[in-house]
Amino acid sequence: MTIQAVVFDAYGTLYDIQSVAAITERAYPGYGELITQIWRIKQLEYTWLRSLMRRYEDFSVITRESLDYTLDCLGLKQDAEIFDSIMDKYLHLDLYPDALQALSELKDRKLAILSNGSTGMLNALVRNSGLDRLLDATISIDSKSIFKPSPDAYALIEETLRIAPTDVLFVSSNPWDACGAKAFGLKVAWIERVTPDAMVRAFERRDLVTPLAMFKAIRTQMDQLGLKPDHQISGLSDLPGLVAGIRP
Ligand code: 2OP
Repeated sequence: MTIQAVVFDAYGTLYDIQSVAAITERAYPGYGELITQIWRIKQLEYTWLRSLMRRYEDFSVITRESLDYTLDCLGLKQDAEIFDSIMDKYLHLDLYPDALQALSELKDRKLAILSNGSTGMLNALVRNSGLDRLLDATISIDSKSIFKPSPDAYALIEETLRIAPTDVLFVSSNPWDACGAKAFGLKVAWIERVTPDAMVRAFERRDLVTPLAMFKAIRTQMDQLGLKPDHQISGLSDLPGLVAGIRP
């Protein structure tokens, strides 16, 4: 196996997205954990929704819209300054403790990031964390206007580095990303940061937010994708009356 380049996912792989929890908790005491989880779940969901709808907005917009959604659905009062301070953490995320050492040891290969992040966000993050000294390229999917796991996004690796997918090792801790990269034809290393055993132990300790609360937060509130339904009803029983009243 000739690995000429090692290409990393950014958020959740090199950078710890859970490191926003300190600031979300400081901003909204008692809600930090919920905000952190709903925000990330919605952020990813919006990338896929926008890709499928062909209504691309870059990751900084999506990250704002998903935070907006999260605070709204939890009924938290918004404040522009607090909002911006939470968003700012995305430009200063903590590196995983083993990131610098690993990248330094791989310096004999081409090293790059391929991320759904926007060019501006990624460049700031990479500079702020000092990874600019180790990386040969920071590739945003921006130029394709479609997010991973679209094959068009992974194609950017070869287009930028001029190295064939079979000679690239793509590293991600995000299962959906690892699958997408694999489907595309890259060699893939998936970082399993949470083992199945650890999951089971967490359930046994009952230290997870109730699943119903999570479901409601994630799946029952109107999404912020800049689109509004024409009508809003509270149940199927409202439908006949609504339909009868709609004029051509
Ligand atoms: C990435 O960095 C969103 O974690 C994903 O591309």
